[in-house]
Amino acid sequence: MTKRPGKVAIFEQFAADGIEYMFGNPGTVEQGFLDAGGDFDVDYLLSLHEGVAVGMADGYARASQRPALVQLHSGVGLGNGIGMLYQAKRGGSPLVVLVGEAGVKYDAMDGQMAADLVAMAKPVTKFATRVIDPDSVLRVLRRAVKIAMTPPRGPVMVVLPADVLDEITTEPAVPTSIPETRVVPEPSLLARAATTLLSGQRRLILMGDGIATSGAQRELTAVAEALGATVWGVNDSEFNFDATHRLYGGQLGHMFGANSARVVAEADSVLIVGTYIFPEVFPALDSPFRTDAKLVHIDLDAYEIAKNFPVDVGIVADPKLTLAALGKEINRQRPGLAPSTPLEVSRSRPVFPEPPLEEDTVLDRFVRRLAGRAPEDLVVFDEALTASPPLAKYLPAQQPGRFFQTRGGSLGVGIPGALGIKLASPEAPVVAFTGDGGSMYTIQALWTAARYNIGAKFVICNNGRYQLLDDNLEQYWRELGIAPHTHPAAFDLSTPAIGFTGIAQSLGVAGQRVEKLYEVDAAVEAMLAHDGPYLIDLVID
Ligand SMILES: Cc1ncc(C[n+]2csc(CCOP(=O)(O)OP(=O)(O)O)c2C)c(N)n1
Ligand SMILES: [Mg+2]
Repeated sequence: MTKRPGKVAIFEQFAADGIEYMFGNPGTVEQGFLDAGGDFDVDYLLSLHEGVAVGMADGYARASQRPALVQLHSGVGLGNGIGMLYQAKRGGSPLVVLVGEAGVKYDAMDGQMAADLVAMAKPVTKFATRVIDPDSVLRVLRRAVKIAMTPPRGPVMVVLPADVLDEITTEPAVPTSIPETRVVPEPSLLARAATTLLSGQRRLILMGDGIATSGAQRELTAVAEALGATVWGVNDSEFNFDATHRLYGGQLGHMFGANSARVVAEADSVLIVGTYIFPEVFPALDSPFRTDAKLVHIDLDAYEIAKNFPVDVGIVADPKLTLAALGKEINRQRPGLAPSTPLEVSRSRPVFPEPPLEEDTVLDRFVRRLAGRAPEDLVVFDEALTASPPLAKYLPAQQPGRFFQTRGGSLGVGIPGALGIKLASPEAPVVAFTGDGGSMYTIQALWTAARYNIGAKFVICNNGRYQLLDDNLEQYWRELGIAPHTHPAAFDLSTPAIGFTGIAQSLGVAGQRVEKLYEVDAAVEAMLAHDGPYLIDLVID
């Protein structure tokens, strides 16, 4: 039995689990284990704010489909990371967050930095615990990794007291056992699901990121084609369904349930798969479905099935295998209704003619030019909010692992998320579109990009405002019959103007400001050609 302190044993455990990176921000209570980590293969990526560390880990976990390790410092560091952890929990990202603490022996002292870390983390994690016994450190770490990776995936947190890690342990470091959850329902249940879906004439599919996690894009396409159902994205922030497919309806949106209600109002049979419904900020309180609509809900998360409204058939199963079997069953029950094999997922970007110069905009031209110039494997992180429509038009989601959006309504994910994705897919060009508002929550991520030369590109869609808040307020005025008036000054970012290229330069990232149409083409070329991170301050109206 090998004897070594827990602070060394944890690195053996990371190695056994193939962990490549630790995203973090350190403090004195973690000094012992960070000092020990120097002898191991895990690369520490220093972030200058905890939101950056968690955001980078989130992007890495999403792109790699693997657990991502985060190190935070005590209650203050965990506190700074919590908003981003909320985002990761809503999105189902398997983050393993380690939080340092002075020691169990100081429990009764209530000294500086003492806090109930488990209680702090609980609402934003799947599992939060504190290691007390030196001989259970690795056991607890493995449990955390297992829980993070078991659907529904999500962030977990383990408090590591310094004195526990200084103790000698003989625990073996062995790979974590992740349970297999590729399960299919029994045939009679599949038959019921198919019959239920075929009973309607106006069929609808509501889907989300559970499709991407399961790798079920082709199977979903086949079922949609077999049913002739329109497909709408609900909690849909990755490539789940080809956005150029004739059956693609769009995304339901995150704000108002009334908008989603209009989409589902006519449907008489509905397949909900890989998502929860409905995720808006202001969801419809009464069921927006027809009273005679038949609902089938397939997901690996039993909690989400029939969470708010009853369904006719609820199935806890893997989307990929279940949709494959469901497609076959639909064709068996109604042969000739549709093709039995899925069409190939389309790979080529749509091509649009150049509009006359006077009708073009800087934003449109930039995205169109990028779509025309960038290689096939371009990865887009879309946190552009009100500047997002040209991205959906010119760079629609068409391939697994090539499209990401923020989740859970959180801002500041774009820049760190793109860095994490670039680490997971170093060969692919990665471009993040974010706003002048969104970027500023985690702008220090640029320093991390420069320090480790992580060559993601960042496009700040700079309109001098929190435009989305203006737009939502205008809708509120309309709904309440309030006469339009000046927007709150709190939504304005124009004074003083933020100098993004100056910030980037001071943090070690090259870039340029683009204001005029004639500057766009050269800027796209410069960005794509630049070796290393690069920022474009794209001035839009
Ligand atoms: C962490 C966080 N804080 C605040 C908000 C509220 N919020 C939603 S949209 C928005 C404005 C975003 O502005 P910008 O990124 O410039 O995009 P634009 O609306 O101008 O397109 C804000 C502040 C949020 N979603 N997340
Ligand atoms: Mg803005």
